Amino acid sequence: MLDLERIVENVELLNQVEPNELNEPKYDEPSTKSEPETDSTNATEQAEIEKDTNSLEPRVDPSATEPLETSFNPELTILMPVSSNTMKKPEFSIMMDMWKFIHKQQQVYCVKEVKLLKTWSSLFGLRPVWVLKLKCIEYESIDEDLSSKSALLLQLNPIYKKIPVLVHNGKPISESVVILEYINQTWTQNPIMPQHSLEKARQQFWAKFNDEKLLPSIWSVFTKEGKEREEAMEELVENLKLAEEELQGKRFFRGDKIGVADLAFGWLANLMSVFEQVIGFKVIDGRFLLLSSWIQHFLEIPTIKDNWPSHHKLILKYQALYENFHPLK
Ligand SMILES: N[C@@H](CCC(=O)N[C@@H](CS)C(=O)NCC(=O)O)C(=O)O
Repeated sequence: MLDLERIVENVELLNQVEPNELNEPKYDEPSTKSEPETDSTNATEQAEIEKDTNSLEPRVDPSATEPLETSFNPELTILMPVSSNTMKKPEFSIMMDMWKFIHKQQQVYCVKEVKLLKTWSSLFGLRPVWVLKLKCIEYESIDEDLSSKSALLLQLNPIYKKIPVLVHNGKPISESVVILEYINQTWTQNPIMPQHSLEKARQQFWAKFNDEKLLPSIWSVFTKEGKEREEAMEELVENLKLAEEELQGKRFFRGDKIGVADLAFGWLANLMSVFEQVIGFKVIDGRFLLLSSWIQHFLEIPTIKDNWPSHHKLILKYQALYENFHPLK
């Protein structure tokens, strides 16, 4: 039976039940197995959707006292009851079915409508790649040539004219950290944000610190010379010390799982060694034991490991860039 039919049947059943009978389950328990669909989705897509849908039960917390907002599309937000105790069983079952039905429809729609504009080497472009893969979202990858930006990029990101740009159902979203948060809210499986607002804010803070302080300092070391480079190096080391302190007692910036801050710092796990090799000195050494083990743990995550651009290609790219900034005199 289609989910929609089951919802309708449950609503009809509910109408027939006397109020004092509501605690008695007078309806079929919703089956955990879905019956074959009649839409045009193929078997593989359907299996993936089933997997997502089944692993995505509404977040029901029996200890909570307030409704929890379950939002997976900005255009469609539904409220789930937080506790089966606060709702009678038939009502709860209907809500569960509705939630699953809507989510399934969205998965069918969403997985076909995601595009990502990026370049092969951009550390900003890698962030959405990682999170899309972590969440098993299919997407079309469009590689841009930034020396000759496409009309599509200029149209989708007219303000910054930069990659990455995520396009979901035809709507563009720019700025890598904004994209990460959008993906996280749209597809709720494998969350990359903690639930608690304070911890969430902390993740956002460190992602911003990475983009506004750490990255500019390594870039100055890469591009500057002489005294300016020495000053940039001091700043870089200070920034790395702050990141090292933040990792005290934690495997990742988020805790025992990776989060937005870890993805923002992700470049450090691979690109730092590229910079070190090209510039010719070591930055991540015995002073940064926690960062070193963060790098190891981060690199061990299969989705991260499997989606790095080629190290050799990165060396060639940054070697050429370095020569541009520091031509032989
Ligand atoms: N703050 C942006 C930075 C993105 C960015 O700098 N992208 C670079 C590629 S790594 C770009 O598109 N550059 C083109 C340009 O500056 O014209 C983000 O987080 O998405």
